[in-house]
Amino acid sequence: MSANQFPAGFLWGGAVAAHQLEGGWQADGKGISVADVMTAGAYGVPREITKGVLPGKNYPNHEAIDFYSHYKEDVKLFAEMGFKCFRTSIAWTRIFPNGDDANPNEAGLKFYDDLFDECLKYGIEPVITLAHFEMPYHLVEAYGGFANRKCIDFFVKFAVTCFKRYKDKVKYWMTFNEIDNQSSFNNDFLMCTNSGLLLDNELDNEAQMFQAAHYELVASALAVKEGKKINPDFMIGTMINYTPVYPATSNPEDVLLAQRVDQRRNWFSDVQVWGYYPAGIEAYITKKGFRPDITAEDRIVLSEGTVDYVGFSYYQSMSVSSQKVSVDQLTDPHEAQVENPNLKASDWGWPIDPVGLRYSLNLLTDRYHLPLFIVENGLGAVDEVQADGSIHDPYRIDYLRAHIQEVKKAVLEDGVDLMGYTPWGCIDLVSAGTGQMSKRYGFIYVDKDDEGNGTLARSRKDSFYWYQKVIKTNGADLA
Ligand code: P53
Repeated sequence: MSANQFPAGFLWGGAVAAHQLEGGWQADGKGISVADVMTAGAYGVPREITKGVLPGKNYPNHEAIDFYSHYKEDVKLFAEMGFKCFRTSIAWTRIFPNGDDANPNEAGLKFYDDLFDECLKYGIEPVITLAHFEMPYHLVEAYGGFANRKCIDFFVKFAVTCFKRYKDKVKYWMTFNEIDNQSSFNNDFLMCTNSGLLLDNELDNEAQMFQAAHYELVASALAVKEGKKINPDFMIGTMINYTPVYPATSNPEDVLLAQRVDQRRNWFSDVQVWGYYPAGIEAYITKKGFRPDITAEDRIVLSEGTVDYVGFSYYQSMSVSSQKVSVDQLTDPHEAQVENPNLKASDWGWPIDPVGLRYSLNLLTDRYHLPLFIVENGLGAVDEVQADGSIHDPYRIDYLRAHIQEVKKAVLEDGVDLMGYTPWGCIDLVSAGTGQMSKRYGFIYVDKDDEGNGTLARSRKDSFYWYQKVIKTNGADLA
């Protein structure tokens, strides 16, 4: 190993989620998920969450890029890039179409057997998220999503079914995708995708969030406990959207506020890693007068089902100012946010901050003392296809290079224990936040537009060849 390379066995790869690429929303017995009732939005235009699937609406996840039929071709392209791992999720509704079914759907289980076999054939290790924004819609309608304790059992049954079926094919798991995104408890989209909550203005959104999140944390811990019995070699991680919080100035009020926003965003993984609630969150829940149903037995489960590693997505940092809200008035962390004048933003307004990734890797190492795994990072951008079919995406290469350079310093100089790096949307797919196809992240272009037109043909962007070289040299050559 040269001093300029990543450690041997470093898991280079790419990441996606079932609902954003598979399509086949009703294929082979699949049920309707929360993603199937979300229409297409745009930058600044939220996706509508409809009451069931309504005629005449554009639901981009129904077909997505039809990975369900194209997966062999796509995995072959991942292998050509040299992927060591591939992160995807298992659509809960392929396995339990309604969520509360007595028995799993064999055709759904079979699809993932075939997909994982196809990966393993090329030496690509599957990295699997159990719940990535695709809860069965029936659980939302009939039970109120994770506001209901019964959903713990439904999730654990789903998890155990997957663990048993794929125990010899999958080693790396994550329970809930970006479980901490619910800290934005006034955001309809994030609450529905994460916990199946349809916000009801009669109730306190924040109180509902604490309850739903608690049940998810218990479900996650139970899944970890059960998973370890099924295969002690499993590595089961948390998955958070890590967003480092900066004070807008060196004014101590801003510094204190930044710390508070960080506490309010990051207690989810604290519980999953430490096995107990941090004191600041216990105090806050008490101060607000919330009375979530947290039993003594739950607390034991949390302490027994801690995770093995910290998986996280990194897209951006956030800056906060006490001129917007004081520490003691803070509720929704995003109300404190201000623009950071030091950073440029993507076309979708996401600040670009590679140094923030090195900072995050160091912070998470100090906080958790566990191996880390960057399971999402990337730039959503518009790509243009040239007359000869080529796609030149230097902006994407620049973004990834700058981030990998910082990761390299964290690993080679700062002592961070990093398992791997899987850029988001390694093949173009439906954006979660906007439902657009035009917000592209891929190394592989897919011919489809926001209205759903296109041949679905796949082609290699310039970044495809660049990333292939990065993997081949184990991170030595980033040029
Ligand atoms: P998109 C924000 C909003 C929605 C999902 O996002 C998000 C985030 C990032 O904090 O999370 C992840 O597609 C998510 C993926 C998603 C990706 O970010 O809105 O895990 O499902 O596609 C990128 O550009």
